[in-house]
Amino acid sequence: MKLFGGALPRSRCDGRSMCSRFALVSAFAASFGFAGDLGSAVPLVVSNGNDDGAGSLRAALAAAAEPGAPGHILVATEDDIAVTTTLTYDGAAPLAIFGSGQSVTTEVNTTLLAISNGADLTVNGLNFRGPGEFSVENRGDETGEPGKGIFVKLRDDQTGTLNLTLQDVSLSGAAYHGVHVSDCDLGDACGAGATGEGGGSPASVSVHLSNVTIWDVGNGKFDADGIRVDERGDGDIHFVSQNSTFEGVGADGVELDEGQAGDVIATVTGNTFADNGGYCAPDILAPFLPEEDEGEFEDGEVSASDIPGDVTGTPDDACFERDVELYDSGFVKAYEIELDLDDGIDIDEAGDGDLRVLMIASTIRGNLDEGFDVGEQDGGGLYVWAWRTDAQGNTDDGFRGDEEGPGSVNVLLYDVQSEDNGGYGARFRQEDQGDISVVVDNTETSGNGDGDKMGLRVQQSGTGTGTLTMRNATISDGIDARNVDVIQE
Ligand SMILES: [Ca+2]
Ligand SMILES: [Ca+2]
Ligand SMILES: [Ca+2]
Ligand SMILES: [Ca+2]
Repeated sequence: MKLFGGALPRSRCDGRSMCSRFALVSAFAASFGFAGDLGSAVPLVVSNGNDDGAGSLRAALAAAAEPGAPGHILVATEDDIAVTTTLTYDGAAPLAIFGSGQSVTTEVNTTLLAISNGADLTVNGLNFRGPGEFSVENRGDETGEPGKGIFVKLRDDQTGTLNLTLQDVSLSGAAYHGVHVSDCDLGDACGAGATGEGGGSPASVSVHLSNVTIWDVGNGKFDADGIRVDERGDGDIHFVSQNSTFEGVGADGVELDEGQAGDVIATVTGNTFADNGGYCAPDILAPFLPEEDEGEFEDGEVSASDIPGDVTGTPDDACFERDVELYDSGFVKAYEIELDLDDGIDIDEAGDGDLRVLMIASTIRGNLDEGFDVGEQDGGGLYVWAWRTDAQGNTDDGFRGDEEGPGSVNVLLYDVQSEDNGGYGARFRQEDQGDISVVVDNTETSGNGDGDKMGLRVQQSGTGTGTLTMRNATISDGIDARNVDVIQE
């Protein structure tokens, strides 16, 4: 077996911090169930903060990819690690990296850590910091590939479950996604949102975040998220996030996109989603919008050539969303051109499978589009349970859930506050076959939208029953129940 770095230098272990660091590492390792592995193989040790060469993290990653190498790297140096090119692990065996609060940094617009061959990854106690200072006026995608924080790519033929575990980790300053897990053969061109384009492996993706902070990432490219999971082909997304913060991200704080067969199951506890989605900065880009940025017309009144075209010549033309609806005659029925801003947390599920979200003790504030936005399509239902969670001051709705195709909507808001959002406090809609049942308990909304039936909107637009059950709820800005029975208990 080729060992990198060997044992810790004796002189270093004379220092209390180094020995206690090992105790800490062992405790973390035990908590992740790796104790047996650590007992059977000496971990690789990073003994300096150099970009490469003996004792560097880069050399440890290369050594870890050798056949039979231990799958654990201890970052023992107290120095930060500054790199000028991407750190890559191209092994397929699980890898765990343990630090004690050091930072892996780069001044170059490049991905910091790439897992290129579908390995499970655990990172504990490290910070990742890119160059930062990106904006729509200082883009990171014009002279080459924009850098991500951590990029994990699944193999095309991968089976089972890819596990990504981050604990006590922060990510900042990357132009593109903070964390990107890609099970999509289109790579960065994978259809975002509900479009669900691309194929993927049969594997599932499981992400577990604990005490993770992701801030100021995604500000150098359009549609760049705090954490982005693209899952295609068979397989689910399992997402667990505890005590984590997503703040100041260019696009969504969290975006989970699941296409084809499989579920999304998300459990979010004690998280903060704040001030995300502002890459397409309205203060910079709104002046480029046409004077008439929307219109509705009678048939025969306005032809397609008479409305404003695509907006061009701006710092980033991708920011301008142009929707045109035509009559059968070809005349314009309606158009709208607006800036494409993003959400606190955005989950899209398509194909067979459910979308299930449990959110507890979380805060969703100041995001530039919806605070919480989930969409379920095709076979399967939508299940949203929010408890002890607040949505405040988001530009559009506080909470939004849409379901299409066969399958029902089941929502419980318990001890939820939604106030001063630009759209609805909470809105849920069922389409096609299926029922919608929304229970609102010990919950308050106020000051949403223009205050006229903007607290709560529940809509049954398909076949099936619709019920909105209210228990000790104070909806001071009104209820808009569409084809839904309101039951006061
Ligand atoms: Ca898959
Ligand atoms: Ca699915
Ligand atoms: Ca579905
Ligand atoms: Ca349905």
